[in-house]
Amino acid sequence: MTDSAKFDTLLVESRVFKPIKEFSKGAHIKSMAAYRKMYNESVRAPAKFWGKVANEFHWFKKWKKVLDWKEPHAKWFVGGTTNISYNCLDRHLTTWRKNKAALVWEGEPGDSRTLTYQELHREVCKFANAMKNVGIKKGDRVIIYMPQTPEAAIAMLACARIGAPHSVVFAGFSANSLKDRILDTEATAVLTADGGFRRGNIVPLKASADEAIAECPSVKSVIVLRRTNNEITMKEGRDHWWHVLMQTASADCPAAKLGSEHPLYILYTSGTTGKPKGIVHTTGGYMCGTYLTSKYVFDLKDEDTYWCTADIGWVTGHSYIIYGPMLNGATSVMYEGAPNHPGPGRFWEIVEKYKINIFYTAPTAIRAFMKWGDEHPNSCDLSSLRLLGTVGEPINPEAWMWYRNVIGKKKCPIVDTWWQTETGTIMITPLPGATPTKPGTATLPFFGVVPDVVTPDGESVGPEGGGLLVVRKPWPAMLRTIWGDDKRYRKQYWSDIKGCYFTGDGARKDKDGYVWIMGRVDDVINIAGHRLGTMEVESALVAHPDVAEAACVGIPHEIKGECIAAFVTMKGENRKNVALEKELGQWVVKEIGAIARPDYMRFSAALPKTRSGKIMRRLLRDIASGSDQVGDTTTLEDVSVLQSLQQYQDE
Ligand code: 7RM
Repeated sequence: MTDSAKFDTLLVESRVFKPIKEFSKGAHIKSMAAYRKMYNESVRAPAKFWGKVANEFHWFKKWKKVLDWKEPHAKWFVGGTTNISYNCLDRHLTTWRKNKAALVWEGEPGDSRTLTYQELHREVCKFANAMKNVGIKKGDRVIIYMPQTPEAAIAMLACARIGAPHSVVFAGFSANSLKDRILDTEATAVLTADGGFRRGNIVPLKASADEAIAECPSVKSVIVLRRTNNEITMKEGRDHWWHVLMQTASADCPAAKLGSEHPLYILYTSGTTGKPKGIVHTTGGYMCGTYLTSKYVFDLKDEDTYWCTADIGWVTGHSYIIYGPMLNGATSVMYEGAPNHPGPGRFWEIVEKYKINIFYTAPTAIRAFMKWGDEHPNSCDLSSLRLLGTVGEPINPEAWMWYRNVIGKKKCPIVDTWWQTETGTIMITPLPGATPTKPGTATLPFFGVVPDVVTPDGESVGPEGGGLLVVRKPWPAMLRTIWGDDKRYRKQYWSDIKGCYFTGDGARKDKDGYVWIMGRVDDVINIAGHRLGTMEVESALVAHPDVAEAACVGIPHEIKGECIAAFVTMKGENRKNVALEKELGQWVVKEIGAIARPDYMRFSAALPKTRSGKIMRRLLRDIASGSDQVGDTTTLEDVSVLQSLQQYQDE
């Protein structure tokens, strides 16, 4: 193996948790034998497997061929026409689910709304007509820059209904980020709101949209939801109030008959180099993938109240608040605001209020809850919970155990789900009634997924070996291209490892075949020839009782090549502290070895993150190496965090 793919594994985690008997009894997949049987079928005869899944849906015209694969381009359900909005909504209206809650929504100020499948269908049809009435048509790109309200879900499903690909831009992004995305998609319409609520403040969405659109000649119409009632300006001829359009819109809007490969949405994800990539997802394959993963990974049942805490501006919100759950006819809970507003117990109050059964969140949130203290979850009734999930980053074993004990009361399985914007659906995950879990690993592949850990030459590494995480076979919800840049698509994902999709992640497979994600390959720290994943050093730091969160980056070092700079958030006060620095250094040495001792340590109240909670190590590298200029910050959630880190530097 060449050096560039080698990962040195330092942490050892040996705890194993068998599936809970009571849970397995009622689960869709009850045993490893059942999982293996179905997995083998899915991989041996993918066309048969996915064809059967697709048959559960309504097709206006049935497909001729399940998969047409010419690397790196896949077409699923070739020749078929369908509509994902139809399959999320209309399909349930002739069943008892007609009056079942589809969306249960909680606003940050405490307002709430429930929409049944029938009500949601009506709103979606009306809004689809409202869009048509202002000239939006099939194929037009529509930007959704809205707060996390029912209308955001309605907007997505209405776009899907008429075949206008949506591109959701996270409502926390600046006018500049919004502008980049409008220009890249050449969108003809922007859906926004007067404002959104965040930690009790009003985020002035319309003002940012106006600023962005001023430089975007493609935008012909803007539809504005009234949410916060703040003053805004409306531009005659271009801007329309949502509620005014809805007054006259007809509730009759047959779903467009769309080719299986019709683009459903474009979602931007930041690359390591500058410009975000517009990931393109299409209709039929994505529909089958989100449906099946939601059903089996979350063991979704009709009785469940399911809550995914993600933002709709993140792929997790697309696949696991909207499309996946609704294709299953599930009840999906959506919350508008911050986890600590008005207090740090807000999430647990929501769990208690709606009697949430399935709860899906990110490790970054879990670490924040740990920091805020057990008294908040402990003062709420969490007994309705039966399954917990995580996504977004490797979860450090410390946080996994806390989640299991304090939130799940040792009675709920945890599904640690690995996937990407690009993959569209969960790829590596336990099945809660079948898979024995170990804290810190996403375990085994989902049906139809063939991942591997390989050397740069594409050879599988042996047991316990580290390397590059790839996927060897196409899967239904895979990205189809990068919007407007197929060359970049080929280069980014299909050129590093011959014949494989390269994820950009480093990973290790253990003796049981479980996949342990080590972090992004670009973030690897190379110390005197030892390649350390950021995850391990961070995990060791966070295992210290006083540390809440940590991020490690490599910075140039004369002798070692690189050394480690650690950014640490303490549970208590954060300030320069030589004794503490020494103590944490020794702690890391004890946990994983001298090679991983950080050379620099900074204490900071917060770390720069994307909205989905991913630490932006690229920015930390810039800061740690003393550069005045930091790179692209358009996907940063809170810009003030950078300023405080830079100030620290100047102290
Ligand atoms: C869903 C999502 C993708 C990247 C991915 C990984 C990291 C996500 C896990 C994880 C370890 C996990 N889409 N990642 N889930 N790492 N364990 N369970 O996050 O496009 O925003 O990010 O996130 O590095 O490549 S994403």
